Amino acid sequence: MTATSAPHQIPDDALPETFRPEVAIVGLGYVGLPLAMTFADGGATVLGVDVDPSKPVLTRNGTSWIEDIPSELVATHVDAGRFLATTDFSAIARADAVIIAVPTPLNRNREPDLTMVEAATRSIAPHLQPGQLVVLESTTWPGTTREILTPILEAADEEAGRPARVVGVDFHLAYSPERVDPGNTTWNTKNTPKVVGGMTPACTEKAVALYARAVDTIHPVSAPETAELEKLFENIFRNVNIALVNELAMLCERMDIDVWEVINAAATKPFGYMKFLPGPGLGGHCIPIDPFYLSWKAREYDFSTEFIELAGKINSNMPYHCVRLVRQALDAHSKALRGARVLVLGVAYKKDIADYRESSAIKILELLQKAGADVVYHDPFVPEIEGGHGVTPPAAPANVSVDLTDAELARADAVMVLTDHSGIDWAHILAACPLTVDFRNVYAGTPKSDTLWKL
Ligand code: SAJ
Repeated sequence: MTATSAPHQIPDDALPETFRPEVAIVGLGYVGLPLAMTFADGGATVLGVDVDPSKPVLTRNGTSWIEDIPSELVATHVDAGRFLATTDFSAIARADAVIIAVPTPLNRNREPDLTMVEAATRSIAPHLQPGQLVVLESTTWPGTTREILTPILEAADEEAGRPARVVGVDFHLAYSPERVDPGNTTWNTKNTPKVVGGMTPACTEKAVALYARAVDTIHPVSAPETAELEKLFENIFRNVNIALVNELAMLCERMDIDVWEVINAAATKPFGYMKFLPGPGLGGHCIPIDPFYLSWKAREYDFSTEFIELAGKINSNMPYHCVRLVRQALDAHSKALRGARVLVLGVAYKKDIADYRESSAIKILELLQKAGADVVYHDPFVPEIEGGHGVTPPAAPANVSVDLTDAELARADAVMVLTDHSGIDWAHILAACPLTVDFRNVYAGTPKSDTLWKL
C-alpha cells in the first residue's frame, strides 16, 4: 500500500483480530507518534490510541501528521502490520504495556492542568489486564504517578465486579519523562537516554525491559517522583538561565554594552559555562510551562521556588521590553509608535519551526496594536495565527502573514526581528528598511547604528 492509497475498507476502529500489539501508546502527538515509530523500528507491534478520530484513518492511509515523521515510515509499519491506531480504549487490553503521552498544559490561572492525563488513565482502567505495565510520559509535578494515576488504576470496579487492584502486584506502573525535541536532527527518541522510575522495583524492571526494545540508553531511578522532578529540573535549568541572560541584556542596554559580544566572549570558556542567548521571551510548550508545575506543587510543602518565580517575571517582561525598545528607536527617528507601520519578522517561538504556542511574538503583536501601531507580520512557517492551544490571534491584519515584498519593506517605519528563521534574506531587509530592531542577533558582527538597533 502506498501513502496515497485509498483508506482501507475497515472502519477506523475495527482492529484485525490477529493484531496483537506489545505496546499501546495513548496520545499520538509530537511525543506519541515518534515513540510509536521508534518501537516499531525496533520490531515491536504498536497500537496507537487517540481521542482524535482522524488519527486512525491517517494511520491506515500511511500518512504522518507530525513534521519529524515521514509518511513513508508510517506506511511501512502499517503495511508490515506493526502499527495501527484506534479511538477504542478497550483495545489496550491486547497490549503488554500502555504508555500515556498526552498534553499537560497550564490552565487560565497558570496552574497544572492534568485533565487529559486523568481522562486517559480513567479510559485505561476498565481495560487494564493482570500484569500489564502502564507508563506515564507527560511532563508533570512530582507525585502525579503515585497520587493521581495509582488510585485510579487500583480502584475496584463494582459495576464490573472487579475487586481493587494493587500496584506492583496486579499491574505495574512507572514514570518516564519524554525528551522529544521537535526538529532536532541529532537527538531523537531512540538515541536520547531515557529515565525510568517505577512505583516498585518490579515496576521499574518492567519499564526498563519495555524501553530496551526501542531506546539505546535507559537510566532507572528509585521512584517515579525522582523521574518526574528530573524532567522539570532539566527545563527549569533552561528557563532560569535564559532569564539570566535576558536580565543581562536589559542591564547591558543601560550600560551601552553589547550583550551578544559579552555572551560570545563568555562562551570562549571551554569549561564551567553553558551558552544561552537573550531574546524576546520564552515560547513553546515546555520551557515557559514546566517550571510552574514545580512551583505549584512546592507550595504544598510551604516552599516558595524563588528562582522559578523570578525567572518567570523576567522572561514574561521581555515582550514589554521589546516594545519599549522599538518605541525608543522610532522616537530616535522622530516617529511615534502610535500610527507607525511596524513589520514583525517571525512569530514562531524558535527558528525554522511552525509552532507559535506561548510565543512571545503573539504578545508583542498584541502590545503593538494596543499602542496604536499599524502592525503586520511575516513568517514563512506561519501563514496564519489561529486560535487554540491557549493562543488568542491578534486582530486583523496582524493575524495573517504578509508577503515580504520590497513594497512592504519600504512601507515599514520599523522592522522587528523576533524569530531568526534561516530562509530570510536579513541583509536585504537591513538595506531596504529605514529602521531594523534585532532581538535575535541575526546581524551579529554588524555594529548598532541609527538604522540598526539591537536587544
Ligand atoms: N530561548 C532563548 N534563549 C536560549 C534558548 C532558548 O530565548 O538560549 C527561547 C527560544 O527562543 C524559545 C524558548 O526559549 O522561545 C524555548 O526554546 P528551547 O530551545 O528550549 O526549545 P523547546 O521549547 O523546544 O524545548 C525543548 C525541550 N525539550 C523537552 O522538553 C523534551 C528542552 O528540554 C530542550 O532542551 C530544548 O527543546 C532544546 O534543547 O532544543
